[in-house]
Amino acid sequence: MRRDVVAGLSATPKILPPKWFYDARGSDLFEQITELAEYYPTRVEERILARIAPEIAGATGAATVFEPGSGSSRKTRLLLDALTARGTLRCYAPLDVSPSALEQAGAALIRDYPALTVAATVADFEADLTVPHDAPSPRLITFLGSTIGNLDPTERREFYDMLRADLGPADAFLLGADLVKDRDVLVRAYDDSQGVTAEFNKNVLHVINRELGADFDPDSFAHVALWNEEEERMEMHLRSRYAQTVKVRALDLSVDFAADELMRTEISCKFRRDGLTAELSDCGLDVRNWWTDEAEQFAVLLAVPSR
Ligand code: SAH
Ligand code: AVI
Repeated sequence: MRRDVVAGLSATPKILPPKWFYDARGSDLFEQITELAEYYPTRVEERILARIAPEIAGATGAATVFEPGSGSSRKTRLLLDALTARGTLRCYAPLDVSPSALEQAGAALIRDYPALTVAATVADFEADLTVPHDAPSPRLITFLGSTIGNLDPTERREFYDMLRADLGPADAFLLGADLVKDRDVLVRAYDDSQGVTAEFNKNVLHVINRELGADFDPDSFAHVALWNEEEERMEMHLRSRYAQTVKVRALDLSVDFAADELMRTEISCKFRRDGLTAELSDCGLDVRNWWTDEAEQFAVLLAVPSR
């Protein structure tokens, strides 16, 4: 966090990586977002997974499900249920940067799946994507919710490379990805009428205040959600309402914001089938199945290591 905050607040334009949204409050706020009428991705992906989970269980016969960015693991239960019904599942290994998300999800999973080994890891999936070495094969790596969209193309390539290096020939990768769609639908999903997404966005300032002794006044920043047509991605920014100086005590840093200056806090890339298939293929991952909802809002794909 220190490295990211020094680099991000010294850059032009200023940037903070989205991974720092997720303290206990940030994880709670994200769960509230998933319940909003405007935020379609969770609901749509859940409906797709409910439909295809038995097919995925049949195709993979997974003994382990390893899930970076697992959050509440709520949708993953559809896969755990299908694999349990098939009799192959032995281990679920969630990995998340948020200890509170893992504690809550883990406690509930242990209660609801008494025969399952639940092996949770607090880690940054951009730094360490190693499947626990004693997790039985075959392994299914799930990356749901379009969290892949929060990475830029270079970060995605690094992610796929790390993943590919750890995949055995019988393992598979299940990816949930949000698709390019009408701009207004997208903007509404990231700027909801109740202001939950605005609170989620500003939470990164609360986190930096607490962890690094900064004096951000979250009320002096406004939530901005915009569609970047060229990059085909949603972006969240915080706009400084007026000129101000923020101090970050633990970093001995003093940062000037101009009036109306934007600081980018998240990208959320939206995908097309061709582009996503090609970038996976470039990293040695062949897309075997591609499922969507009827309106083609969201896609779930199953990829395997190419020979
Ligand atoms: N997979 C869940 C949660 C998505 S929210 C779903 O589909 O609903 C994104 C999740 O990824 C959060 O739980 C967040 O804490 C986690 N996360 C974000 N960046 C991360 C990183 N760099 N390393 C590990 N976890 C990360
Ligand atoms: C976790 N991630 C995929 C979410 C997204 O849609 O990019 C985070 C989020 N940001 C604003 N609303 C939800």
